[in-house]
Parts: sequence; C-alpha cells; structure tokens
Amino acid sequence: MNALPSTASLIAQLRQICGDAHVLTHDDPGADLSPWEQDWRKRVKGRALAVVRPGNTPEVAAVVKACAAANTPIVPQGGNTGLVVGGVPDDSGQQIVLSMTRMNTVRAIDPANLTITVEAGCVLQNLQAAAEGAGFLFPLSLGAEGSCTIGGNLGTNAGGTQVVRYGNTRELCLGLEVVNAQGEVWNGLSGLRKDNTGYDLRNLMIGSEGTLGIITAATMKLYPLPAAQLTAWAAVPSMEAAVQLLGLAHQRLGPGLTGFEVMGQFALGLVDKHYPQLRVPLWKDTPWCVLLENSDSENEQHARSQFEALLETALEVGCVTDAVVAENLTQARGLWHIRESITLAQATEGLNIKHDISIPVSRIPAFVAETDALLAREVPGVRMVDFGHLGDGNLHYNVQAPEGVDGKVFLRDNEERVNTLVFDQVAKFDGSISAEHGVGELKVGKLPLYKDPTALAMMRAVKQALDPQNLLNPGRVLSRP
Ligand code: FAD
Ligand code: 2HG
Ligand code: ZN
Repeated sequence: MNALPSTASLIAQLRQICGDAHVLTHDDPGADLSPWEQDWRKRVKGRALAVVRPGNTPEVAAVVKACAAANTPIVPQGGNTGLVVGGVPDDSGQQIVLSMTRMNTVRAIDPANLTITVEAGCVLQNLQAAAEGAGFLFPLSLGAEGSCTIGGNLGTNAGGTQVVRYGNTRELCLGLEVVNAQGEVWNGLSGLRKDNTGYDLRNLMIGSEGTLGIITAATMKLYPLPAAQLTAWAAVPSMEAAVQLLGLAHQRLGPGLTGFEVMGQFALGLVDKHYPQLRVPLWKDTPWCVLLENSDSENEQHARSQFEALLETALEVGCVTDAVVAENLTQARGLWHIRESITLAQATEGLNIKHDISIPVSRIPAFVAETDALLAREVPGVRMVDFGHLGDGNLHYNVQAPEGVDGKVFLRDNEERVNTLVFDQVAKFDGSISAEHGVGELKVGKLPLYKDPTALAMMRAVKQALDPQNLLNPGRVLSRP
C-alpha cells in the first residue's frame, strides 16, 4: 500500500495547482486565516490546514484529486455568510477550506433562453447586476446578497424574500457544473427546461451543503424586469390578521405578489434601538408589521390602483390597522433595508438562538401563540425575535436572552432545552426544523430526531456512494459514521 503524502507535500502540490498566492497557511508570515475560519454568527472558530483559492474548474478538480490522495477533508466555502456552521473548518487543523470566491466570472447570458451562466464564486449582488445590465431580473434576494455567492446559495438552497413568487434557489437553477469527490468534472450546464434522462443530479447537489460535490458553475433562470414595483408597510393587529392579509394579497395580486414578510414588534424594536437612523415606521403601536411587494408587468398606475384597493379592503375588514405605501424606489429600498437589518440588529444585541422553521401557513398563528407561552414559562423573561417569510410559511423564530443576561451564558444554560421545546412544537405542527438555512453542523444532531428514518438512511446511502472517503464537508448535514 502507498503511504499517504505528507502534509508538507500536499501543501506544495496545492501551491503548484493554484499558485503560491492562493494557498494560505498558518505558517505563512503574518497569516490571518480567521475570516475563513470564523462563522458569521461567531458560534464556532475552526482551524484550517490551509485556505485554497482555485481560479478555475480544472484547478478545483486537481485540488480535490490531491486532497483525496492525501485523505484530507475539504470544506467548500463561498461568502461565509451561512448561519448554521456549514462553511468553516473544524478545529482539527486537518481540513482545507476551498474558497470559491476567485471564480466569479459571468460566463454567458442567453437572452432567448432566459438564462445566465456564472461561476460559483460570483457574489449574488453581482449576478443580479449582470442580469439587470442585460435587461433581465434575477430574482433571488437576501440580506447577505452583498457577500454571499451563488455557489453558497445553491449549496444551501437559499430562500430569501422573493420565494413566494419565484421559489427557492433550486427553482431558479437549470444546470450545474460540479467537481465530484473523486475530482472528476460533471458538466451539466445544459440550460434545458426539460430533461428526463434519469436521476436528477442537479437537485441532489442543490441543498447538499458541500457534502456531495463542489459546485463550480451554474446556469440560472432569468425573468423579465417588472414594469413597476410597489412596496407597502402595514401594521397588523395579530398573526391571524397577517395570514388573512396574505390570503387577500394572493387573491388580489395573483403572481404580482413578490414579497410578503412579517416582523414582530421586538424584532423591529431592535432595529430601532441599534439603527435609529433607519426610522422604522408604525412599529410602536402594533404587535406585527408586514412588508408587501407588488411587481407589475403593466405599469405603475395599474400596480398602484391594485395595491391601494388591496389595502383598502384590508383596512375595511380589519386585518390591517394602518399602512404606508412607498412613493418611490428610494423609499421602497429604505423599507426593505429595515427588514434586512433585523439579523444584524439581533447579532448586535448579543448571541442568540435561531430557529429557521417552516409550518403550514394556516397553522402559524396557533404555533406562535402556543410556543411563545411555553417558552415564557420555561425561560422567564426570554425575548422573542420573530420575523420572516410568512408568504412561504417560513418563520425566523429566534430567541434572545432576557434583558441583562449575557448571550454566552444564556446559550450555555438554555440552548438545548429551548431547541428541544421549539423543535418538538415544530414537529407537532407538521413543520420543518430547517426551512432555508440548512443543517450545517448546528442541527446535525437534531436531524435523526425529526427526520423520517427511511429518508435519513437513503441520504446516508447517497453520501456513501458519492463520497466513500467522507472527504467533502464531513460532519455536516449527516453526522460522521
Ligand atoms: P457559505 O456560508 O460560504 O457556505 C454555505 C454552505 O454552502 C456550506 O455548507 C458550504 O460548504 C456550502 N458551499 C458554499 N459554496 C459551495 C460550492 N461552490 N459548492 C458546494 N457547496 C458550497 N439565507 C436564506 O436562505 N435566506 C435569507 O433570507 C438569508 N438572509 C441572510 C441574511 C444575513 C444578514 C446573513 C448573514 C445570512 C443570511 N442567509 C439567508 C444565510 C446565507 O446567506 C445563505 O445561506 C447563503 O446562501 C450562503 O451563501 P455563502 O456564499 O455565504 O455560503
Ligand atoms: C432573513 O430572512 C435571514 O433575514 C436571516 O434568513 C434570519 O437572522 C435570521 O434568523
Ligand atoms: Zn430568511
């Protein structure tokens, strides 16, 4: 049997493949690898053997081959904005981080096919801009869009704020280029809308969080730019009222409804506290606010009359108590900016427990009422940061320490029982413990408790078949064998 190459010879090989400047190690003078080792939420700080930054697909393939020969695990990383500890190395010092951010080229735009083909490290905002520059809309949108990458979005099957109309990242993808765990390249960048030639490998890769293959490029769908877009901010008296408003919005706006976000009073209070310059409207006198977006293919006048009619009815039936409609794009952006600032405001307030859950929309009011009461009894003084994509039945049901309690201490003493309480409730209401952020490492131990055992066994079989060495992001999604 051949001996495994030494660490030093692996690093030398990686440097040969990607160039000296693109392989960083702790031994390099003045090296600081923490941006790649620390997760966004500051939940975990790992230690990488090296950070490797390939510039093209053949380099990715060669890196994987070299790592496979050395039995060295690989953690794929995009913008490192993931919220479940999926893209940072463990603390063994034995894993390489494969940072994809140098691979950021737009390879092609096909206006007739309504597709754009981009490399995986392309930052989402740049992809949106490239689409818009060509006269199209790429609808995926999330608070981290200035730094997350399309590879990470595909890796996590990210959701965001336009899912109610356009679906998750999965629904926006027509083809992938992937380097598998053996270092072979699969070119699946077909751009076809129909292809029934066997197992759907694209959908297997999407949402696999770097555990089945490394996405190097993707062909994504484009849409016509809307002729007009209107945004409203509505005060609603209860979660029941928010669900009623959603029903009305579907009825009145049809496919024009492109955003429907709910935000609890405490969540908005945190934005007001940490970013007073953003001037959060209406939040002080109502338990919930809703942000609605209407995208119209006709014109501004049509959009406005439709939107105003919706809000009038909502005020009449009482599911809205007050509302403002943005008068121009700047105001609309301002309202969205408030919504997108909740995560940062919560992080500024302190470490917290996140629950990215989905429940059938009709059952969300009962879930929230019941679970809020259980939590208040279990951890007196706990502060609920509730917000999210109500249009998709996806709540960010986050839990902040009681006033004055240190976040670290709160997590140490309460995280496990709070998670158990919330996830048991999610199961009771037929929901999912991860709607859009993924499993990563944070929820890996919970999956066997809440996922169908047959599904879990099939997932293990797929992992074993595609990555028998367990090289790709080991210990994420599935626990180590
Ligand atoms: P990373 O964090 O680098 O990696 C995420 C996962 O994907 C890891 O498991 C990694 O191994 C894998 N991965 C990365 N690149 C590749 C690749 N090329 N091939 C294979 N696997 C890969 N998420 C939502 O779904 N909706 C939201 O609304 C949302 N809002 C957010 C707002 C803020 C402020 C922040 C900080 C995060 C938010 N997120 C949201 C979470 C995060 O932005 C998404 O999960 C995003 O898709 C991650 O992209 P990334 O490039 O940063 O990936
Ligand atoms: C969002 O919708 C993100 O803003 C982040 O998914 C959610 O901070 C969170 O829990
Ligand atoms: Zn979200």
